[in-house]
Amino acid sequence: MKIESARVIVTCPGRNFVTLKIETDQGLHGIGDATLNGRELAVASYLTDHVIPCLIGRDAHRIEDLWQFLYKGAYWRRGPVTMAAIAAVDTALWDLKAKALGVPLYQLLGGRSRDGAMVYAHANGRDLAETVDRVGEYLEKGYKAVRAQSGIPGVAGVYGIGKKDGHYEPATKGLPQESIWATEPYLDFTPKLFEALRDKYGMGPHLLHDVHHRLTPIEAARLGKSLEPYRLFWMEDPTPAENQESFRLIRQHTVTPVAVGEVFNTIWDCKDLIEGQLIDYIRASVVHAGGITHLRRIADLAALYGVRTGCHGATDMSPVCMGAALHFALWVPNFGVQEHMAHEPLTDEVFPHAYRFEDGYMHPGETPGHGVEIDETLAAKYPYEPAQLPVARLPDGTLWSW
Ligand code: GCO
Ligand code: MG
Repeated sequence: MKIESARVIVTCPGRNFVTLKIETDQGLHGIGDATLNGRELAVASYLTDHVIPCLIGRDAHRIEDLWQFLYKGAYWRRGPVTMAAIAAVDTALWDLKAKALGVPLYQLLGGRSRDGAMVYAHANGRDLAETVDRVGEYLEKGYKAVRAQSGIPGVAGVYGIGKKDGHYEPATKGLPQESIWATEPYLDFTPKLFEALRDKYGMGPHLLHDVHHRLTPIEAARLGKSLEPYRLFWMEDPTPAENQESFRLIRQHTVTPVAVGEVFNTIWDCKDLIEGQLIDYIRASVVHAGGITHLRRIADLAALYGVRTGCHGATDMSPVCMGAALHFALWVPNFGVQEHMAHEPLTDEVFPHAYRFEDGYMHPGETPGHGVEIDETLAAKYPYEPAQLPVARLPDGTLWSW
């Protein structure tokens, strides 16, 4: 099965997505997500100008060899742009192989390890009461796991708070928006939020929280410790992960589980944290960590140390990534949870898919391949619109981690 052509489709049905479509001489096609929020066109160019010319005429069945070719062959290894481009090729080739063999993708990985993938929803409220209500709404919809983010009195720019309808979309059209961040009110408020949630809903539901890289290591340790009575499923990205020794400090102070890795792009970013048993969940995703081929390697390493998967699944991961992630989730032995932030209806229309939500779990469906397609005619009606992620500043104006 030879690769005859490949092209990049950039579309903005509510937000920007970059999709790679590979076509073969057998009349089959496969698609992969290549979206890198706020830096979409860099990946589109990487693919169109540098990767696609290398793909033409190659055997589409040689997924591993092509992965190695693109990773080692570029000489400049790793990085989000490179790894998102490799991921798109890899995902499209797994899709193709599964279609060629007439099976859903999870069968090629080793078959199902579970009946469905538990997903967590995003509950965002402007204040404590609204956040508590939002969590309740998701529990009523059947979710077993909910992430709670709340506005804090006196802090204007808390991560994760929706502008309207509780819907949260981090990128904004045009240039980056600036917001103010204040750590102390956040540290005082957050345990109160989780106390209120446990008071209202009991200890049954899994509760999650994203710190979004905003604390210093000792502040993160303090937060983890203060949240212990509320038994969180995880505390995510408590501190930026460049200095991985920070996580040792956090670990020494708290048993609140830690999740890290949505910005990681290779196993090398994950290795020390996993081997040091400094984290509990690894959040690397199909699209940002080199596709299924590479994510599988990360998950296998994690399994040795009792670290489970909790793949990033915000709206900037396209439905193509979601489809692939759900096949991965159905197979991966050390599965923890999958993030699920519903896409806009228009996005779902552009990317028709076989996956579905049912009673807290998602199912990838039985369609051959990963079960997600792109309606190119519809996609063409929504051209790329420049958008970027925001930045955060401390009250004195110092630029901080967003
Ligand atoms: C999450 C993430 C996202 C990211 C976004 C960046 O946990 O879902 O932190 O909200 O900020 O995906 O593009
Ligand atoms: Mg996050």
